[in-house]
Amino acid sequence: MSGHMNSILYVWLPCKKVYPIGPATLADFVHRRYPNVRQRLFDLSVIPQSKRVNALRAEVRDVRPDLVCFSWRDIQIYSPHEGDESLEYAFRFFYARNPIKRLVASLKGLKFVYTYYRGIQSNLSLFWTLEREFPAIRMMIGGGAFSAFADQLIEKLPEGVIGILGEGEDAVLKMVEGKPLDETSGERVVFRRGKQIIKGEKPIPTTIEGVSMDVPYISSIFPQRDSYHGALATIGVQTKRGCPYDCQFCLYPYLEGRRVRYRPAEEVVTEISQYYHQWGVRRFWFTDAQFITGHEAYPQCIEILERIIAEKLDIEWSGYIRTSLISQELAHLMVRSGVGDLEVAITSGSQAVLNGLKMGFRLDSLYQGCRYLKEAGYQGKIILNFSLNSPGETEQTLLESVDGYNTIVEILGEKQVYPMLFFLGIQPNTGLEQRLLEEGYLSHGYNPLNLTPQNIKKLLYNPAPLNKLIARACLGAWDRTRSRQSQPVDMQYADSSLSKGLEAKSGRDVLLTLGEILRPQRTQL
Ligand code: B12
Ligand code: SF4
Repeated sequence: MSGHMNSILYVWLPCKKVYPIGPATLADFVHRRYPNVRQRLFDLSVIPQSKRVNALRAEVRDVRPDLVCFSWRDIQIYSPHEGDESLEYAFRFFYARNPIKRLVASLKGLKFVYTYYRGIQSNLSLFWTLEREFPAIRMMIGGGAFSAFADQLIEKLPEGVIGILGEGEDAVLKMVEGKPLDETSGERVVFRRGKQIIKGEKPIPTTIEGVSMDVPYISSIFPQRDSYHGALATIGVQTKRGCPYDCQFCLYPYLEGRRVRYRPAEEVVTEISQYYHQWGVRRFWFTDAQFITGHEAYPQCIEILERIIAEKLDIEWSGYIRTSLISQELAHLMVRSGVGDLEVAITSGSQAVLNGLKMGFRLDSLYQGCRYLKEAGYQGKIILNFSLNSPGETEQTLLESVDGYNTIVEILGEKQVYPMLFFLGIQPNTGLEQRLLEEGYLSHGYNPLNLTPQNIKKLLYNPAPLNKLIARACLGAWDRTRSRQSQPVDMQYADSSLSKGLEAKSGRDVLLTLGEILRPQRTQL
């Protein structure tokens, strides 16, 4: 596996439109070291499905790459939250009492499943097309979806394709330099040798200091960049990599590592400033697994926000933030630097359930973070994610979640708080998956990409005995909110499907319904 690379084509495999920051980061990294390597970034998301194969062929003929780097970001139809219609149909299919509703849901669900398989299949076929028609080209693959489902995907790709789990800079560089890329290279490779799947480890993580994206260069290699220009576009900016926590359902530490690596604040803000001034972007998302990873992260977070304010960048930003770590100072800086709507993964209002999931925060601190935000004049919306029926859930802990919601409403006011049911989705290589395999809930060798009804039911984690109670509260609330006019929400949250769930505000309805069902029972006891 060797040979120097003089030209690279990065292909952003189709997904719901989101700025291809992963491949842009890789291209920038290679360019700084090898400015003579010709590169192009090609976004298949903005090309209609029926035209994608031909568009890719044309691009390959034009660029004549030695290496094609495919970036596969998302494979998910069953987002386990209320904004996603597929969750609703799945719940109706499994739990509705009315057989007609179940039938309708199964037909609609089948449509989703078909689209899902067709999406995966058509992405895989692109590799086979290149393999057949351009056999000299080397191919690599990486990205969030590939890293999550590498074991399943690599089997379906041509033998020479080199997959990378997690960060890809060093691996692509080795490829460019003609160094071997196999299980001995110190990279998280995954590839096929005949029927055997080979994997490698990466003991030394990539250094992410010392660069801020060269936006003019990205502009020069990304002809479709206009789709991400302007005040309505959202651009992802990474400020750090890694997360030290161990939340049992979460894949991010597996993807990014547990050791937190920081980019200097100055470099982060220079990058924001370039997108701001050159592309007219006003909305940013800190793509960090976690923006405030702990007290050690305060200096960097504070400096980033101070610099945004000092440079008078009139932006709206968001990201994943541990509310429990928001200090008074941070809250003020967040508000002054333009923090927008925030998703708060409270998960449960029960400390015992949170501890069982190894979430590593105290509810008191989360409430305190909300108070600091309020005091600082925060006007945005708080999307409050509840993962009902997490391991250890009881009727009592469900009621504690209802109380948790009420506590936050008392702090911020109902207008700002949007509870959202976000069931735990089981993902490979997480502590939760491991635990459920040990308990026999999942069987060894199950395929997480197989959408049989049995698999869907298991992977949208809502186990007995509370499953029916929770599902009926959801279905009732969704029916009620669908029949009344939902309020359009003045919000352009980065994930548009979540905004849909917010308009209905059905999460509130579910929680209150659960409270009504469970409270009388308990007072009778
Ligand atoms: C930030 C984020 C978001 C933000 C994005 C905001 C924005 N405007 O950018 C928001 C909240 C909107 C979001 C939404 C969703 N997300 Co998201 N998101 C992330 C997160 C935390 C970081 C992604 C990121 O940009 N990282 C920074 C860049 C620099 O890294 P990167 O893209 O991963 O690229 C690096 C490597 O992957 C690799 N690489 C990438 N491509 C290639 C190619 C080659 C050849 C090589 C060698 C390497 C390589 O090298 C790059 C540099 O090191 C990841 C989890 C994580 N920690 O990675 C999930 C993640 C990507 N999201 C995921 C999903 C599913 C979604 C949703 C579809 C969920 C939903 N609601 O249904 C939505 C919709 C996304 C969309 N297309 O619109 C999944 C994907 C896995 C899967 N199941 O398919 C992830 C992995 C989270 C998870 N569930 O574990 N997301
Ligand atoms: S949920 Fe957030 S804090 Fe917990 S491990 Fe994942 S990224 Fe880290």
